[in-house]
Amino acid sequence: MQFEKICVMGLGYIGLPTASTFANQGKRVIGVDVDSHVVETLKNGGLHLHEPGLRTLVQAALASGNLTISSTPEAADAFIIAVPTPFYENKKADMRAVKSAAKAIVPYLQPGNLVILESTSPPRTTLDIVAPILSGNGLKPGKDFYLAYSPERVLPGHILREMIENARVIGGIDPASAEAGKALYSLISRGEIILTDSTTAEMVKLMENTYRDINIAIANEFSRLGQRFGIDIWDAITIANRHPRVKILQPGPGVGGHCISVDPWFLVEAAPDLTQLIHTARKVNDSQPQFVVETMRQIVKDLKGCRVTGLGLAYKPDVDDIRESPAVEIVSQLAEAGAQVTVFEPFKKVDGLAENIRQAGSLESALVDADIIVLLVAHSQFLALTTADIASQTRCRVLLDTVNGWRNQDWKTAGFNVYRLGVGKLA
Ligand code: SAJ
Repeated sequence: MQFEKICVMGLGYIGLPTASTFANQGKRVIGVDVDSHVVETLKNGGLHLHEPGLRTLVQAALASGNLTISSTPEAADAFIIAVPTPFYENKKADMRAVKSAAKAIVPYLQPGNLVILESTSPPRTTLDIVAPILSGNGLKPGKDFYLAYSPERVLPGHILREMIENARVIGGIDPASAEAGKALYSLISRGEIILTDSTTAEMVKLMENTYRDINIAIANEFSRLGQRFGIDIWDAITIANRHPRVKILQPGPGVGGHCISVDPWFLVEAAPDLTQLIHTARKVNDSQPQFVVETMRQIVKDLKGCRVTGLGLAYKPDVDDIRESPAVEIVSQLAEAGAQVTVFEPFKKVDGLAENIRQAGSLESALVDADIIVLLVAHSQFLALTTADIASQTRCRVLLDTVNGWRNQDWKTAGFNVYRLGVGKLA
């Protein structure tokens, strides 16, 4: 199959690097987004999200003339749908973006085209939701055009490398569709390409993130036990992981992001009677912010009026993404409990925080008046801070480290009282 022109629906963390990578391989690419701010920003040479290396990649694609940004699709050989699949307040999958992207393609779909869904989706979405929509103008999936599901599996912060190097799963609604998908991704992928059916591919993606969520949930539960039994859970996990068949992940302030904290819910929604473990793990991870707040309360005794400085709001280190971030949840709960909360997130100013949470413009102004400092995200720039750096910017000498980021410094000698989540040394 020949792919000279590719239309990518959705220009977020996945769609934009995908579109740019195909364009840099010499393919003509139409990158489509419904958000006029995204379209205008990209057209004006800007970038609406942070991902290492992405600016250079996008600029090269635009400069080559191969990548065009648009708010509407065009006829193409292949269409890739890479739009968000968040959840509603009640944790049910919000498939509106997938449905409207599929609908938008229908007028441009021609015999022989390939359509790929990349968005993380509940089992059977390709067959039961996307295929019927694409059949709207009389063309039959599997007969007149190819249709496959190929999940993105790249790690935010490493997207550009993983997009090329990771193994890729392509699930066709029939074998010919899977082969067509392979022909497309072979243009950019150096990883192994594994062919299967569309529902298996959807499940594989959900299973990967659910497995990770459950593994983090047990680490978080262990952190609670560490505090209860007076041990250092980080050490205990390191020792347990010396066993050849044990690989416990790291505890922390909770699980955030648009993937791991969302995707397991798709399985719970699809089969509530069969997913007790998955559901419980979600609840454990979702309640970890509350455990951090309780830990703070044990340290300071009374949160009311306590001046708390939170370092980091992103959902994980060295990204700017705050979707479902446990750090945001923690500072919100602290403010609700009456603490005077100041936060510093170096990657961006965050919209939508409660009005009584102050966002500092610099580390120094965040630290200066604190009664207690809580490290919420292991951003490299925070981990690089020394005792002297912090001591020079504030009189505060009480810290809570929720990510085990500051363990190797001699805080005691520098006069600090440092608490670590999961360590049973609480006052
Ligand atoms: N976290 C922990 N402890 C750990 C690891 C992570 O508390 O040991 C927390 C992080 O701080 C963060 C959350 O979990 O809040 C998720 O972070 P992550 O780095 O585990 O994963 P994501 O959500 O950034 O990316 C995941 C990846 N999936 C897997 O590793 C199985 C990525 O490969 C997927 O492409 C991505 O989800 C996605 O888009 O689905």
